[in-house]
Amino acid sequence: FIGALIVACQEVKKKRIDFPPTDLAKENLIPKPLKVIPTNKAFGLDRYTAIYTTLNSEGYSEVGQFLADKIKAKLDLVIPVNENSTELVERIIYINKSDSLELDSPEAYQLYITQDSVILNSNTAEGAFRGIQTLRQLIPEESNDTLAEQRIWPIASGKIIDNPNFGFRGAMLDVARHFFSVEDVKKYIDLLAYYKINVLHLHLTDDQGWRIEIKSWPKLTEVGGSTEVGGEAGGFYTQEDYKEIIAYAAKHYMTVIPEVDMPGHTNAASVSYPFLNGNGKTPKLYEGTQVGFSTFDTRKDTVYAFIDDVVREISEITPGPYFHIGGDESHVTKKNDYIYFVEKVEKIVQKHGKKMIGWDEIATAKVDSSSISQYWSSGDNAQKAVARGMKVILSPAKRTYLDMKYDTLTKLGLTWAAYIPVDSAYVWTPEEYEGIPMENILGIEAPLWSETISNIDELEHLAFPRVIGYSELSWTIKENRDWENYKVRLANQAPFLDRMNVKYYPSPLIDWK
Ligand code: TNX
Repeated sequence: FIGALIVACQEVKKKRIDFPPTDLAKENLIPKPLKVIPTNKAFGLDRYTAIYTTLNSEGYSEVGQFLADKIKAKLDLVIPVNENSTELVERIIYINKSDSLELDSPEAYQLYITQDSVILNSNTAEGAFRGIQTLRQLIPEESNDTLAEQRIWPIASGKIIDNPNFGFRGAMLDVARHFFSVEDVKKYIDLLAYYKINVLHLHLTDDQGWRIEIKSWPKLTEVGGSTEVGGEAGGFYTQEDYKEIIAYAAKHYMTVIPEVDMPGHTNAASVSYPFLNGNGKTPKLYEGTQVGFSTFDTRKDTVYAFIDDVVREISEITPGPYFHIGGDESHVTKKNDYIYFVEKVEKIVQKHGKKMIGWDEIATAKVDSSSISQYWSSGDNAQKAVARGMKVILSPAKRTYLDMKYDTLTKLGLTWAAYIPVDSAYVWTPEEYEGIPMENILGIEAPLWSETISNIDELEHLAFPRVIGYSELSWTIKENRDWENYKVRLANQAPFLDRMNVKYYPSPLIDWK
């Protein structure tokens, strides 16, 4: 293939256009890359540009096509991908698998932008995908129509060497309190992937709703999926719907983590199958927002047979390595019963080939060091997890909960953990969070609970712009993060967010462009 590339390059008719000087280091990239070395010239993206990719390694040509599709959507410009005819080609974007990258991680990439070519090198197609997001952000929204006969979009030249600080960069969506459609979830994936977020955690079950079809227990969705907070009709994903989400996420190099919250937060399951219930009462569908009133009966074998079916069916259609068992706020489960439950369910999760994740309370049980604790409220529980040698996902409510109001004027959202304005979401140091050693931190995840939001506009109002800040907190090293600098780059996301029809909160802290 390199041969073909050389031929293609020889055929390049070097019509150089004099672009005004550029500065790659001042581009509005989020998350900020590890190293940026500007060379002050420009690559002109236009109808004479073509994309070529490594052909003998899986995923590369799809990444090339992904880029072409996004260029088409953004600029209404069609760029050929791996086409033989080079007649009209003057400039090349080459997406290349390289074994000699300075950085040796799967998501690392290097971008070399000159007047004649853009070369994106990566170890894996995943790394290429991350690099493509950087390139998308470098393409201006508007063409420069004074420089050439054709429309042309100058891309600042130079070199970018990049690699994430944390390999786990997540967002969680609660589809249980209010249901969100496959289309809504796909739009969220589109937006998250643009900012290099690589994990989508779906909170699939709670007191108010069961949202994933389990073929061996059909009433879970028939009954348990029939309502939501506020008494609307609810809804659920069939296994085909869920697979569609998984496939869409995979195309965006995003891992989906399914969560079935247990033994608390299980009213919807127990309404569907009352034998599951640990409180002896016959439950009713619940449309309120209280927490901590439901539990499974942790001493019944049939409960574990049920859980085995649920974990098996979901694991079979989940390619990612994780299964999230919830485990939070089981206020009506006796402490010993809770511990017994978590230890038993951990074995079930492992039997089905997954690593268990649970909210921070799970570290009160004797769980394995391979299981993962998601820190949301208790520093004590986080320390217990560290003592067990577990990895911790940082989701401290007062910093990362997307359902917390921005300030006293915010209509949607809750306040129990904090008000989280856009700056306090960004200005903290996950690398030094409450004494959790860096080697125990798997990454960061921003949960969006949906008690107060019921449609995609409301989802976007709480998630954006804060979730963009979490992408930088988890990708970019501490030395490269700075609020004053970030603020300007964030302001410049407005044209993209507007084009994507994102109803972000126009925080007055930001001088939106
Ligand atoms: C606490 S955070 C919960 C959720 C609520 C959320 C609202 C956690 C593990 N449990 O059940 O939705 O607060 O902010």
